[in-house]
Amino acid sequence: MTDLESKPRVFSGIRASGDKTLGNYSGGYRQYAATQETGDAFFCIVDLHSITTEFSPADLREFTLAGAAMLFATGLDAERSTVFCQSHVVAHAEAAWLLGSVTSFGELRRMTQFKEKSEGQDFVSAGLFNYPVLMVGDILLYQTEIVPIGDDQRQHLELTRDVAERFNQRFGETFTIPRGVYPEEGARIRNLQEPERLMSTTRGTPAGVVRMIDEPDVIRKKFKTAVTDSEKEIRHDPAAKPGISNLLEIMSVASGEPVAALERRYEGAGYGQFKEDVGEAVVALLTPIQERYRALRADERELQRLLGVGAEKARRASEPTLEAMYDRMGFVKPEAGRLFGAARPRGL
Ligand code: LTN
Repeated sequence: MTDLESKPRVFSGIRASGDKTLGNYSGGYRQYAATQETGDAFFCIVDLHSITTEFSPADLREFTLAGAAMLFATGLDAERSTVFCQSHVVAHAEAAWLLGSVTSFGELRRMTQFKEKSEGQDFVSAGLFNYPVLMVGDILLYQTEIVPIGDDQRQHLELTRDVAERFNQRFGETFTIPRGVYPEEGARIRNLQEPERLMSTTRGTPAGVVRMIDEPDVIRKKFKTAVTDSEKEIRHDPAAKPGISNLLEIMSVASGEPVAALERRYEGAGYGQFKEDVGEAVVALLTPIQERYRALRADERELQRLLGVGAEKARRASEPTLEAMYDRMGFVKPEAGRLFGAARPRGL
């Protein structure tokens, strides 16, 4: 238990969206599994955030279950970490409402993600405008110390710190001030056909995007046809040799070997052999993940059980903070407690 107490509290929100790629593995799943070893980690599938832009109910459901299955398939453990769905813990929606009173309209209007996502749309939901407040609540409810997060989320994390400080000043010390931890530039996988852009399912040539659930032969083919460059040397130099550098980084992620060791091993080797080897390394990495993923995705009862374990832990962990928020803001406490509302028997 002392071990657990000394670990920092880590919170990460994962978007429930479509097909995940090798880029998501490198910058996301792989890191989550590593975080589990070093922190008291909460991984939240942020389904409530998904409804702020156009969505379909069938997709939301599928992406939520698929996202959960992928988190477990890539190594998260329901006992050691807390893996849960945001909508299963009502405290998130409540915290967002309360925190809306200490977040200004001006702050939200300045958010670049809001500006980008609302531009040119004919329906911009109030939810999209309030998206950052929900995220602030996600983080603050758990007395989070560390938030591993993408660079594009820097402004949201700064807002979280500002709102936490404002609340603490106005109503008394309630929240830990969290710190963002950003991935180092360069540790980001690029499209195999267009190495100047990041690997993403929403933009870029599909033939250059390796999806985590691609069949082995599809993966092999994508690597065989990956673009390289004319100067036939296997060397890591992203500016001059973006294609080969990307492949070296992918090989390093897949095999666990440092890039420098790979450069030495492939000195004098041809591009053809190298590309084939990278493809095989990725197939070897993804095959066991795909097997676990398929088994779990097909077993919805087990998936629900695992998410139930996470939701219960998350409810207990967030309840004291939500209670303190209501209390310090002057809300009258309901006699029977708040966690299960009126349905909760007295004395529990
Ligand atoms: N906005 C984040 C997802 C997210 C999140 C969070 C991340 C929602 N709540 C809390 C970290 C902590 C994104 O778009 N990746």
